[in-house]
Amino acid sequence: MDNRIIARILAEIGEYLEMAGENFKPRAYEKAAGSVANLDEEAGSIYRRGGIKALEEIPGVGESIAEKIEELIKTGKLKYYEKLKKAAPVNLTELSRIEGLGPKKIRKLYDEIGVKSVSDLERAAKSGRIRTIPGFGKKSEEVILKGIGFLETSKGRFILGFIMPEVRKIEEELKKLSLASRLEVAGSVRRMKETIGDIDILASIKGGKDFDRRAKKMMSAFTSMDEVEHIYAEGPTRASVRLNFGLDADLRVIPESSYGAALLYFTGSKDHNIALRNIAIKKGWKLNEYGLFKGQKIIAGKTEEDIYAALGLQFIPPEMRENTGEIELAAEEKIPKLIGYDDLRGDLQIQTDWTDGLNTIEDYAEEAMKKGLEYIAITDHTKHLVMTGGLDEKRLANQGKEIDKINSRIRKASKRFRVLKGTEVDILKDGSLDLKDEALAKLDIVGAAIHSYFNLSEDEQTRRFIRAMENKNVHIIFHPTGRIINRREPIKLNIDEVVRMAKKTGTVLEIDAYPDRLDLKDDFVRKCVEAGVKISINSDSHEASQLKYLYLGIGQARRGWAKKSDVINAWPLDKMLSFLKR
Ligand code: DGT
Ligand code: CA
Ligand code: CA
Ligand code: ZN
Repeated sequence: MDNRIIARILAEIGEYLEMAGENFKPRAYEKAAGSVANLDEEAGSIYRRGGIKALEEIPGVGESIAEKIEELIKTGKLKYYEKLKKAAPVNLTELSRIEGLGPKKIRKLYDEIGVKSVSDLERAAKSGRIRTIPGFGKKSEEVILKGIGFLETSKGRFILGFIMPEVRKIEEELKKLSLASRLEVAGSVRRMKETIGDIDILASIKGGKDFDRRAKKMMSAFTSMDEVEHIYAEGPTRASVRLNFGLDADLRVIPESSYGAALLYFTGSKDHNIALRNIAIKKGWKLNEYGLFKGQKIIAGKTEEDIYAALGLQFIPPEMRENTGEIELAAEEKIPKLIGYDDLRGDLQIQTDWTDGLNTIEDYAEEAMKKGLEYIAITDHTKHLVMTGGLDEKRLANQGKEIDKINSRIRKASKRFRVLKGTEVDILKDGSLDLKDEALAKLDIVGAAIHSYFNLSEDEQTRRFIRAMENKNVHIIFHPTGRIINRREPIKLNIDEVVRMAKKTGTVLEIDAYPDRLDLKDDFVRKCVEAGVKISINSDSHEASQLKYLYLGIGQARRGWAKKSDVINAWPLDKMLSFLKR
């Protein structure tokens, strides 16, 4: 049983307890779930190494939770959890996927009008019964209906960043078999799409008389992995399974001579493939997953590069393969040199234990240095966000003094690293900011963000946004559209107007790299790149380990055709600082 599943069960226990009206236990389970999800080592291996005592070393895990983790590791089940689930009158897992519905509200909906499932909820909302419950209004009824609609459209798609560790684990397991000369995950994963429908794995095996034997071995290893819950199909070169976290995976085995053609085909996108096939047809050739053919003769197939070249095209990075103009660029040799996965030098959005983050400023500095970064900005929330313990002007100034001390310690240790003073200042309803200009003017990095009034009209929202950008102290707008993938839709904005005003005011727009944000989204990034609006790619970490998510922001930037020169935190510190508007 892997950490992800343990964490999910612990989090659900927290929700059941909260629904039951318990006071402190829910937070404890929620916290433990967060720690387990972020462990670098499998809980199972920690347990085998040091037993229940070692489990208790996990932050937030005490004796009682450690015992539950032990039971999960040993038996794959947890009686306590099953009991809570049985006792609960409602389908909590399903209902809590709706934005804005927490355990307390779910309890109230059940107590007052007997809602047990999403379909009950939908019926109640449509018939106007929700607005009759104290504490709910007409507005919440609308929000609930919208949430249900959104759930429908996002059904079955998994958030790339959350599922990626599982994908990599399976990839590693298959590589360890040493049967394939090359093995890659293709499809939407390789294109770094923000959500994925399934996992498409390709393995290339040496042709010849041993091919069948090796392929068969590979297939049976794949279908007997621990994670496999159900086998849909298993043939000599292809198998299809359902994994225990709900996602499907396909494995295809291909002879080396066709590997490039298969990789190209199964990376997609489908629209990109169709456009390539049409180019081949115009030349009187045929392109499929086995190769590029002239009559019976194979022209190219071993590598993707060979095939693009034979078609008269420059190589196209997977993230660009959506048939939205990249093929035309490739024909003119104009594919931009995209920002690389090692190109970031800093991270400009980080929350610490001064507010709702888990780690200290120094923890982050250490982690960032380990990752090879040269600077980070500390950007805690501001006072308007009361739940996060947001900073007022005075505490922000105190934090500044601590950052000075930390920087001087770093200098004394002769390390080339700098902690920048910053904030994630809240944008209020009218576009004004939650901190005084004098306080903002003292900071290195001022990020401003919307955290309330997500439902304003496009006009109002755009004006609010522009007013914030017009403040001379604001350098960056963080997570500009406020969307949360599979949960909350983006705010309504006139994007072209926002891009135009960002250019005019010299404001940077962020790609928030947190897995379910990735906000700016690829097409919005492309508009910025075209208009010369700069972007920054930041982790929005609430824990030091979350700096690892930066690669997702880079993926989104590449999907938006961004180059290193478009991304301010890919620049050296001095250049980055002198660019920011004063
Ligand atoms: P997903 O799984 O929904 O996130 O998206 P993909 O792009 O991974 O799509 P998937 O898994 O259905 O298929 C993997 C690739 O296989 C896809 O990107 C392109 C290729 N492919 C699938 N079906 C077709 C098809 O009917 N025609 C062509 N030309 N290519 C296809
Ligand atoms: Ca796929
Ligand atoms: Ca597939
Ligand atoms: Zn924020």
